[in-house]
Amino acid sequence: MPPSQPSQPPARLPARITVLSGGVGGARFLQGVLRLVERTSSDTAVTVVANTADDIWVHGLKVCPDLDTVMYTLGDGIDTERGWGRRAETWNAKEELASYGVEPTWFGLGDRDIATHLVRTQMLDAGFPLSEVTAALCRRWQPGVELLPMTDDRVETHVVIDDPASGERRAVHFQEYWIRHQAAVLAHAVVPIGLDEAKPGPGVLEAIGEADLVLVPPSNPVVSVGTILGVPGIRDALAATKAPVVGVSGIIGQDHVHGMARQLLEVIGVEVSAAGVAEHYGARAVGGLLDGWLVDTVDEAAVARVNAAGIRCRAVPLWMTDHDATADMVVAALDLVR
Ligand code: FO1
Repeated sequence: MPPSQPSQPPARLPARITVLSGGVGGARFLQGVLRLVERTSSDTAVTVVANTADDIWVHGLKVCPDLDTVMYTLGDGIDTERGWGRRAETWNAKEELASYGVEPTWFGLGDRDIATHLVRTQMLDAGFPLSEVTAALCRRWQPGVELLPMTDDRVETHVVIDDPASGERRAVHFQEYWIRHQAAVLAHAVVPIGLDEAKPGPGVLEAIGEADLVLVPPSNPVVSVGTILGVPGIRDALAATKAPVVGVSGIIGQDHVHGMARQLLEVIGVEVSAAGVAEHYGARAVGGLLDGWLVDTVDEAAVARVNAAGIRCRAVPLWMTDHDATADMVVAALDLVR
């Protein structure tokens, strides 16, 4: 492949782009996708299939971190420092709950954020599926994408850890592993409870089947992209779609950019590298996920190995420093499979 040169915005974007997204990384990537749509004044429709296995019931409220992070980020309500939750947030309810000694005290429940969880919980209790709840919440936030839960069924990722307090081995909710333990305790297994019985949410298979391009952002390959791929029917739809499938490495050098991908890739025995994740996802030509894969310029040496795995690969800057930088990554992804 020629050395990476600045990508020129393509004349026209595909009519329909579908993005499989986790939380913070996926939301930031989507800002670049929408920036490119704006920059090329295309009428491209963007659909997001979001991971819901991070979801957690907290103080009787249903919290959907990845759905909310995409919704708040693209709806301009996000706290940009944290990358999750609402800007200008206060924590009075959280402090009051802690004063009652009510657990989990480790979960960051913001006062503004609680309104979202109250609306969601009330609508779920009234019998509305998560997909309809999400559509209703998006009427306020207008994220500029169609935001689809990967499934309306309950799925929860739990992580088997050595509990630092008792030393005993036990399963904790992913959020406890990530927030309470900062993914700093030894993890032995990742268990997506309910995933095998989950059905693709409304519109998910169509979004993949009717896409002109499917993008896999630098979200966590295990607990975000991995769980989306684990919903029965979604892998088949990805194999069958006419759309090329292009992924972006969330590993730069030997570490993740954000989150806890390194720790979880080690749990499942996948090499923590841009090439390792590409090989884990597999080449579409041999039953895997990817037609194309972008690695960062520091991982230029991985390009030959990824090409050898049957996946078209290119090294471009992958630091999402601003929306235009991220938009350039999307141009590079398009160039790869045009
Ligand atoms: N992440 C944290 O590191 N600490 C928190 O207290 C926290 C609370 C929280 C509340 C609502 C929400 O939508 C997200 C929240 N997150 C928090 C982020 C969340 O754990 C991750 O963004 C995803 O689960 C992984 O992508």
